Amino acid sequence: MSFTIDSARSIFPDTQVANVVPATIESCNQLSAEDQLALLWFAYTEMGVTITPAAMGAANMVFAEKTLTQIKQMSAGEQTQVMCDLVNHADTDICHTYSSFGTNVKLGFWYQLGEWMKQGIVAPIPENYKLSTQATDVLQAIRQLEGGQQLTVLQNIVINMGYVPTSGTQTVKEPVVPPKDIAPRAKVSIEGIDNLTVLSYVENMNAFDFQGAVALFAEDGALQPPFQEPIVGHESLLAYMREECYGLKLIPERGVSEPAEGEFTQIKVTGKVQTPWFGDSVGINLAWRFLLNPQGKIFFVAIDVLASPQEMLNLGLLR
Ligand code: EQ3
Repeated sequence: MSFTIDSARSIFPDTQVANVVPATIESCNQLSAEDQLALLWFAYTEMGVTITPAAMGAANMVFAEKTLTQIKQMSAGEQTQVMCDLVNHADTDICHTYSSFGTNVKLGFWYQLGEWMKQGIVAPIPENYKLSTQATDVLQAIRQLEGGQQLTVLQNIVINMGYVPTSGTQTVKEPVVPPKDIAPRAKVSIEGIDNLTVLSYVENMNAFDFQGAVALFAEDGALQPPFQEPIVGHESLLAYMREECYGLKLIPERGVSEPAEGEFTQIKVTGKVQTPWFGDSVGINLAWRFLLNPQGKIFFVAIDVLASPQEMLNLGLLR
């Protein structure tokens, strides 16, 4: 029997994924637009993390400048309306434009609005705003998450705002960053792992050499980001990595390698990832579940946000 992408998704079934993340996002989505905005404001300001200015440079904010300037020139009431529209996925020009932004531009857009809210340029959350009981419960649930999970919730809520198209909207193709932006290459070591494909994957990703990383995949190979469907094939993988992976720092710690059916090899690695938004102040606890084909190419890799830091030690060895 050979693997399919679908069957590959369940390798290392004991991995405890942070399902509390999608559950929290869902409860947030149930709130009124105003409550969602206020909740995000309180959650964001309470998290005690500050976005590193360098991250804003990495996001191609030029795509959002026109819309941001437009919002800046609006009255406070209109600004609040735009923000509510984004939460409500309304069918407006700004919501359409927003949905065409890549992840980093969407995050940068809200970061800019947040800064302007602090400075009084954009309508702030009214002083003494009282969250509803439901929103207070969701805020409490967010408080109980660990740092990396809180950021994952925030990121997912922000990127899913805007107009939700029924058929595919063209997303902005961010320009390819020239080779000078390739980071210096560093050798990586992972306790328990000497597989060259896995080691090269991490080295290439950390050097932002996405062509090198994609070349490690089988032609029909796939990568499954946390809480998302797999991205299949070289072209889609390269587009995804160019859009989402600049500035990420993968810090794998340990792993285990086992033979799987049909001369495939399954490898689980646990460790952390740092995002350019917060630098080394937050590490998100992750697992990479690799399935390599008999030629040593990556047939599938899932990236999972782990339920607890203890999960970093659970490598699910076959007994
Ligand atoms: C203005 C304010 C505060 C209030 C208003 O009412 C509403 C909103 C929305 C506001 C603004 C909120 C803001 C500015 C939120 C910003 C949030 C940010 C910057 C969140 C960033 C999160 C980043 C995360 C969680 C990154 C995770 C990366 C991972 C898991 C990477 C994994 C990968 C690895 C390791 C691979 O090997 C392959 C690629 C892949 C990307 C999957």
